[in-house]
Amino acid sequence: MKELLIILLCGMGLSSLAAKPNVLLIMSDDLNTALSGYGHVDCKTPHLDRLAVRGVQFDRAYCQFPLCGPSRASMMTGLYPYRNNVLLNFTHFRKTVPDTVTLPQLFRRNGYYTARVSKIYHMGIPVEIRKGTARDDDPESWDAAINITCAKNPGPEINWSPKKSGSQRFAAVYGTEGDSSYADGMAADRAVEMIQTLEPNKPFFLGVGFVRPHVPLIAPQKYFDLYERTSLTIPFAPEDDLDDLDDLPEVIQNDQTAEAMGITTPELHRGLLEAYYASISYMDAQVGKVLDALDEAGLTDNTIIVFASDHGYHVGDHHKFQKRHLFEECTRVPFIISVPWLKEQHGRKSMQFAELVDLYPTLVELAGLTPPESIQGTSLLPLLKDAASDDWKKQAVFTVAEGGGESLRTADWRYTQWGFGDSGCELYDLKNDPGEFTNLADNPEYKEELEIMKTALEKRRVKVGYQGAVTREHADKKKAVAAARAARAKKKPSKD
Ligand SMILES: [Ca+2]
Ligand SMILES: [Ca+2]
Repeated sequence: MKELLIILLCGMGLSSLAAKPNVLLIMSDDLNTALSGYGHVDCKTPHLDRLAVRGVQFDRAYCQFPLCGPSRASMMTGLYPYRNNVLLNFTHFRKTVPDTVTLPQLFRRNGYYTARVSKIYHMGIPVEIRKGTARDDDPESWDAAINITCAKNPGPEINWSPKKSGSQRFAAVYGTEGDSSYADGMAADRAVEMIQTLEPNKPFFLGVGFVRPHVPLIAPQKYFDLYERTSLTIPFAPEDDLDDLDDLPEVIQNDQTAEAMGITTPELHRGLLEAYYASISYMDAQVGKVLDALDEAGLTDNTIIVFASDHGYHVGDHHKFQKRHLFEECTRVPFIISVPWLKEQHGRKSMQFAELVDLYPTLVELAGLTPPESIQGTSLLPLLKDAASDDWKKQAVFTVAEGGGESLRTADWRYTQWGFGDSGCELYDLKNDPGEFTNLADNPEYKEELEIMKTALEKRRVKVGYQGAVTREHADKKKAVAAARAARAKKKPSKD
């Protein structure tokens, strides 16, 4: 009956108005564009590639913040970080914008059943996945929420970053058991169960969060076996790449360099690449299980499927690893949207600029809901109808980071400044230097271009919500930590 209705609607030329479509939002964690469908030379992601075949793959999609918490808060509230003031991993948007209506909450208010499995909002990985908690979740978003609890010591481990200890080290875990013994397999199983037991005829918004390839890089051994470690390609970076960033602040001179992490040989580097790719292929296979369950339940024809990562990731580009930076590899994300009834564009790649903050207005428009007026971002529907649409107006993407990092990327240039403009800057000519290796900020020949980009960035930041001292206050980590400590101390019962 539902299929008939869609056919009728399509026949009536109302193809974008399918009655109450369902939404399946699949998130990955710390995944850059290492997908075979994005042309990656080594990594294998057959299931995400098959999703892209029935949707539009956004090849120029960018996060708003290269860190889990603020990026996810921006995407789920439809607000740029300067508007919702979530500029630190541990700031919760209910504290800064208490009355905001999140994306799933809006669907919930419109009669949808909304649920999540595992990490959709910020969660500390691996700590919370071991405890089975989701401290920064938003109960108002969901009718049901499932946390995953997995083993603390899941299997034999190699640390490929020997100088880095602690939970964020590059630990690879070579799982001796099957998919369902580890976090993402558990999440897929629970998502499949949920799909199989959905109430008929009630539309749903289901968020399925996978935590790989966030470290520790855990995957069953069979996914490591997909790769020939010794032949993996190490990302190219000129030896002196970091020299032109000497006078920039600590956030980019931090402990995430190859040297500081001890990733100093090709063997160590390839060991972590293999583990990163193995954990991506493992996550990819779990995506496949969820897609199959949707097919088997007969729900695919009326379900919008979105796949996104919360931010990009360095695996040795610029001699750097992990996140928090504002280079291309760290800000660009895989982003696929499948709308079953917009078939004409299926399998196409859009080269137009998209931002994760655009997801909220896109899904709202596709479902025919009315968004809150405060929503930022731009509906991607024109690109879902024509991936190359000339009418698309977004000519630049804007990402902010810790340390007052701000970056504006246009088709030809990337301009990044730190300390909100007080602590140095970077300028890259993407036409001639797509790898962003030569910082032109101090080159007098590019003074004019630098001024143009700086002005454009400062205009954009005001447009998306920058409020000077107020914004700086929300970004001040030291003050926030001190305030949190003081609040905790206040809560403790007095000794006398
Ligand atoms: Ca993340
Ligand atoms: Ca450089």
